[in-house]
Amino acid sequence: MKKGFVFDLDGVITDTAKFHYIAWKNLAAELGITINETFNETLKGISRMDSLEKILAYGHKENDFTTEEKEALAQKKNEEYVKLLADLSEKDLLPGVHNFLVQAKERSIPCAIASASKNAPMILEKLGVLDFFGHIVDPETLKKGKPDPEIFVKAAESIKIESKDAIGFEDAQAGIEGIKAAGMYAVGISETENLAGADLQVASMTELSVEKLLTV
Ligand code: B16
Ligand code: MG
Repeated sequence: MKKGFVFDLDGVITDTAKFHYIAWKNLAAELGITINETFNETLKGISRMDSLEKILAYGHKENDFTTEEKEALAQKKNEEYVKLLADLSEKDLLPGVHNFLVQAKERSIPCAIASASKNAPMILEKLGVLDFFGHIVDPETLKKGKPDPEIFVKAAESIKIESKDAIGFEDAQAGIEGIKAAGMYAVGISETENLAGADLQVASMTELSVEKLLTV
């Protein structure tokens, strides 16, 4: 029997990718770089600074800014992103998420968050689901981002289970790779992308039952 769940945030619990996209697109435009939705796919699950580096490289401007200037650019993007989240509430939970979390709580199955987002605690609070999670891994404490397994290993440890006893949920390829490298069972959640390496892929969490999953 599996003993705990580790969730990515953006794309699994809620869809904040659209707000990241607006904020990055506006910042990139100010720098004379045009990004589109296809490029935005490559930013999913990637940290804020790594996302900025990718955008600058895409616009051949990777050597145009000092570290301090890059930090200011990332901060500017984040300020716009946070403003776009102002109206986020329970209605923005992805389908099936609330029901799944309730089922897990009823069975006392511990849950943790493994998200690259430094905004995760605030987002979960706005969504009204913060109390379902025993721990949120602080991305500031990580040496490496996804696809490195570090964030998933830390998430399992934080809820006192071994990685092999955990099930990880992800919408991004880098995340599935991290979950598998951590030795967990990987559930991919995507309607459109084929998540290579996932042990199970569903279009949404409405297709999942806690009871059945625990026996995989
Ligand atoms: P922040 P996840 C990731 O969330 C997003 O997918 C990614 O686009 C974003 O750059 C990253 O969080 C950092 O977010 O700027 O809020 O710290 O998918 O790992 O939950
Ligand atoms: Mg994600």
